[in-house]
Amino acid sequence: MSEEMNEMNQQEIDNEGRSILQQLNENAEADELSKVEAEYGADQIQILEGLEAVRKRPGMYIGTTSLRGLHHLVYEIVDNSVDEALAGYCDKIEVHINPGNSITVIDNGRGIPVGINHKAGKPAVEVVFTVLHAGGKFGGGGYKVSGGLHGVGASVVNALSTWLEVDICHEGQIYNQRYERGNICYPLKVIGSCPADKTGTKVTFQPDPQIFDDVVYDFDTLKNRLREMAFLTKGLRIELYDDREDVPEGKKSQVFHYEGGIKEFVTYLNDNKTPLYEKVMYFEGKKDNVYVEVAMQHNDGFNEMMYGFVNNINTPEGGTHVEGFKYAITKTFNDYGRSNKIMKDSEPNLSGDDVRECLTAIISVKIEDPQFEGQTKQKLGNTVAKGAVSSVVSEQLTYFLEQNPAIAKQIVEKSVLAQRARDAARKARDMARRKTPLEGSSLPGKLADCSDKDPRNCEIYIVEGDSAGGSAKSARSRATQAILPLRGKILNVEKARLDKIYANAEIKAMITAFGTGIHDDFDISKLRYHKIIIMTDADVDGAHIATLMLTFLYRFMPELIKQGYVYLAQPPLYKLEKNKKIWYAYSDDELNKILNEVGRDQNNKIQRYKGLGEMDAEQLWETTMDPERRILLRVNMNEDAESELDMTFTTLMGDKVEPRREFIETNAKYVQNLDI
Ligand code: TSJ
Repeated sequence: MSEEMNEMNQQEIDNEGRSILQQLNENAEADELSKVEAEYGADQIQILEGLEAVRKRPGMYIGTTSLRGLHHLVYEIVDNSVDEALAGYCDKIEVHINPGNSITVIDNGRGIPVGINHKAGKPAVEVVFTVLHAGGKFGGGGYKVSGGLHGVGASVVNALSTWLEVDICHEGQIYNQRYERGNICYPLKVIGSCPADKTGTKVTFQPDPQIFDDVVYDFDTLKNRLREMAFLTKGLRIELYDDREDVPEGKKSQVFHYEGGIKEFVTYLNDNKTPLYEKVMYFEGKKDNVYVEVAMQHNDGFNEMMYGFVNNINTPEGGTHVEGFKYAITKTFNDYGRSNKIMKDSEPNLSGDDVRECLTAIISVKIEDPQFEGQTKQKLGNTVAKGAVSSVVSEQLTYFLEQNPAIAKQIVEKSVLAQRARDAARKARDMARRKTPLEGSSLPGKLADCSDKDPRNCEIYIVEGDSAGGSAKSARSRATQAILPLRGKILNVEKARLDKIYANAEIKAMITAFGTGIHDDFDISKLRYHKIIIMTDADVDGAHIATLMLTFLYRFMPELIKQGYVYLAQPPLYKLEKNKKIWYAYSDDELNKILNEVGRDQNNKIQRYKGLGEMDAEQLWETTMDPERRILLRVNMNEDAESELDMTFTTLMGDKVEPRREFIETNAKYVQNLDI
């Protein structure tokens, strides 16, 4: 029986091997035997050329030789094991970061085939590691979910590693081969035995410091991607271990295993929010050879979180799969709302934005030969995906709504509210636009503007509270510093409807003062100040207010943060007086340092500032506003981490109290010290 299966596998390997060779040598023709012999030599040369090309231009194959490229090597290898899992033969993958930053990936799949590939004249596993683009499938159907930017494979990782070793457990034996910078060290050999019923593949590689700028792996980077892979492959268990020395507790290992797959992904994304209903919808199907999986759930917030994946790769720019999804849910909810009289005949159709308000959704497709388009080649182009997703979702969502009328009603009603709010917001915006035909004619009354009109010289301080605002107004340098006092806590834009947001006086004041407009009207060239400085008390309330403002800016004018125009002022925590001299300290550490210098005498007068209001104008100027002496923190936004940032803001502003406190304690994470 097993003989027979082996025979069959061999047959398949042969078939696929032919196509790989055909790629390499399209004109090859001769009688079978001599062809094999003749090609072996010629083939070797081409192989060497192939891998040499990878080392010459690594960027072509892995995008970059930065840290990102370094981590990409791991994903390239793991993708092969994920493919094995998708084919149904593997349910566990281990990833180890070893001392010295080599990586080991182990799976319990069938093992890379070790049989001689007659056309190549060598074991299939050798072809996998030494022939460019040969990482693909050896028959057996299924998708080659070749991950990463460029869909390359094991041979590329091999070429970019100082050494790589592969061990394969197959029919009671352990096969092994080693390569150095892509070169074979010795033919595939048996190095030991393993239980006869055990199969699997183990690959260890050492990234080449001649190629990569940095060769130190980051546990969290791998953790995040592997978690995502586990979510996207239901039932697959992925374990990550950091076996390097001196690893902090809690960063040593991580296990990801989700029987529910993307359904659990949605629960995870909605974790800090309150779901509108308990169930997570999950649709799955295959059409026109596109395998479609969708999971979705509405929450009580106001932002949509939609993530598309193609062959387990994130598509930040969306594409045909996301279009198909949007089309299907808009149509299905409208049809349901009308036929069940939840929407009046006189009312217009719900727009896509209306039905997607506060929706969290994952759209995952597996497709052969995906075409990526767009600026960064991250947008799916295959038109077949649109129809496939749309048909699977329409059909199964319609059925779901019929089975769950209470949920259906909740969603449609919420969408109708969203539609009305959007309408009201549009009207409010139009009105606001009409009221300001002359530039600058309607600056907010509370704004004390600066006299300089060149935005490059100008700063605006957004100050918490009228009294601190008063001090700041007398303290400022009138030529270049404008002051906008805001009263108390500003509106939490994560929890408010658009029409409320536009009607909010504090938010309106900020929008008009900045001059840029928002959303579609946003024009950064109209920005009136090149420093937007948020100045709040140095306590927990102050931190919360600062976060509310940052949330507003992030949601409504992200460009301001992206381009580095947003800052946090740093008022001092302590004032120390001794012998008529004054010191200010911005942290406990600093206070201790000063005390060490001046001595810890009885007559030291230490004042702990509880708020900006305790400082007079002179002190506020000296400590917090004088460009010569102040400390500003610039607010950064890592564009790579946009989805993670989304999570962060949701964490901050969401309902559940615990995660929020955690963030405020560690919020220095996205703020970088900048001395000016
Ligand atoms: F990247 C890689 F090639 F180095 C690699 C491949 C690394 C690791 C850790 C695992 C794997 C891998 C490959 N795991 N499982 C497989 N499976 C196959 O290559 C395989 C085995 C049998 C058959 C068959 O048709 O009998 C087909 C395939 C693709």
